[in-house]
Amino acid sequence: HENLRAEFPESLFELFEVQGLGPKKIKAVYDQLQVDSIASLKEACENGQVAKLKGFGAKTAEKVLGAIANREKFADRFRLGDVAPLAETMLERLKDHPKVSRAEIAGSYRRSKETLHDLDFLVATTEPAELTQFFATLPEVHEVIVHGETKTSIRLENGLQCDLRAVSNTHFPFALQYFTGSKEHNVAMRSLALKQGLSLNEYDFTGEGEIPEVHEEADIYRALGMEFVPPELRENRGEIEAADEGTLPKLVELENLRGTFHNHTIASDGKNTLAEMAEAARDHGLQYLGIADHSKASFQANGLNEERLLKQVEEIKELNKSFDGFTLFSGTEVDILKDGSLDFDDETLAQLDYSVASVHNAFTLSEADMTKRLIRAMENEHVTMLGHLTGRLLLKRDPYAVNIEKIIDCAAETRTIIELNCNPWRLDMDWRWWKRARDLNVLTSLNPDAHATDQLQFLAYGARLARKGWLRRQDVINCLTLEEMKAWLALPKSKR
Ligand code: DGT
Ligand code: CA
Ligand code: CA
Ligand code: ZN
Repeated sequence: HENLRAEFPESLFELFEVQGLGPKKIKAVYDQLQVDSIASLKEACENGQVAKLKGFGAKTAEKVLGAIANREKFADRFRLGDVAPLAETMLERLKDHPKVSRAEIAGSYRRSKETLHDLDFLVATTEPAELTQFFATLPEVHEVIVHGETKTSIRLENGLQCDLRAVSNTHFPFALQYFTGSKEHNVAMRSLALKQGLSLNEYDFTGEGEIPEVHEEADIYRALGMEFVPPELRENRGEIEAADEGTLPKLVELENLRGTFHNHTIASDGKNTLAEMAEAARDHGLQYLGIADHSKASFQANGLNEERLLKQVEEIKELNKSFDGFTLFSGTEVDILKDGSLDFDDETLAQLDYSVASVHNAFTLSEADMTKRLIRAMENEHVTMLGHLTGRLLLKRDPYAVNIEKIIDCAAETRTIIELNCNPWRLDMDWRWWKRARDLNVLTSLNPDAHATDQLQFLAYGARLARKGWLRRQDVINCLTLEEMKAWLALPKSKR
């Protein structure tokens, strides 16, 4: 393997990271155009050489250029879900250090942003130099970027930068508040403090008058006459005013969830059986699990036809007899076809407990046509919820064009739920829209879109993003208990 690899320039392997470029095409550009890096590929696309190659054409060249641009745009960001397990392991190591009294990850991670640029670790310690040294030698460290007495930056194998700041116990609450950000939230906080004669920075309060005592981060908000602002809300999108007035929402918590919808099994493209998925859901402490395998138009995912679907409904009925205090709901992830009609007719859908309607093809419709397509689906009495609204894959595929305002309005009118897809690649609908949706009484369902039992854990990411979107328990349908959910599903859409 090493000998073979050595026959090619190292930069050639970058080409495999370009979306839509496989080994055959890479061989073609390498053999015929001596393209051996992303830089030379870009040049060959721009000067028209790639378009002239057999099997390529102008359209392909343009697509490749787009993929290169995307890669550049996303190069320095990471998905929350790709970072979280490592981040928590490193945090545990810091917390376990005998000289550390408090440790947190601040920054965008604490604010539960869907993608992150870097991680901002913070420790309270009497021995900062010992801690920065400890951090620089953690097993996860691939490279030390800068090493200092109170601050150290390292890089992990995957390229993610991690900063550690070591502060005293007294400075810790201020540093935590400051480095949690966002910058915009901090700017607004500082000007609010100034109005009260206090200057706020990453170390302390200063000012002419009496200086409030601060032991915890919450004391900073309290000193300014505000409610504590949960980190997820700190984006200067109205949280400062709400905290000042005492009208912050009580945010939903992962523990509030009683069940969930939109899960796959081996019947379509999942890895586990109905029984295995049910067992995993019960292990998660859930009272119900909605099954939603793909429909026949998603042939690439082994989508079910009517016959297989109805057979699954029977299997679920049988399985449900064996459960006590737990129920599988039979559903489908029914494809929304290009014209907004559904992959199953009403008669078939009527035999299910619920349905998730999703777009899996024809992504390139105009915004107007895509919006019409989704609205037509929502108008169907049997469509309980919309799946992954924009089809985005974070840091990989942009959302398709759709007018989200209109979709939210239509969801409110038709009483269609909009799913919050908890898969860390999707986290779709985007958190920035949820406050608007809930203000119009649109409900959401936190759905893991699990294709295997271990993916039920995605609910934790969804809960973080739901909180970021200002959602409360009452906005999330799967906070209903099993009995409440059965009653709710039995209502016609217009009564929900
Ligand atoms: P990112 O890009 O995902 O790493 O996002 P953040 O928010 O973690 O940004 P980062 O790591 O540059 O900085 C962490 C926090 O430190 C940021 O949210 C607020 C605070 N901060 C950093 N630079 C400034 C600044 O110039 N002014 C103020 N007010 N705060 C700052
Ligand atoms: Ca950061
Ligand atoms: Ca940083
Ligand atoms: Zn789907």
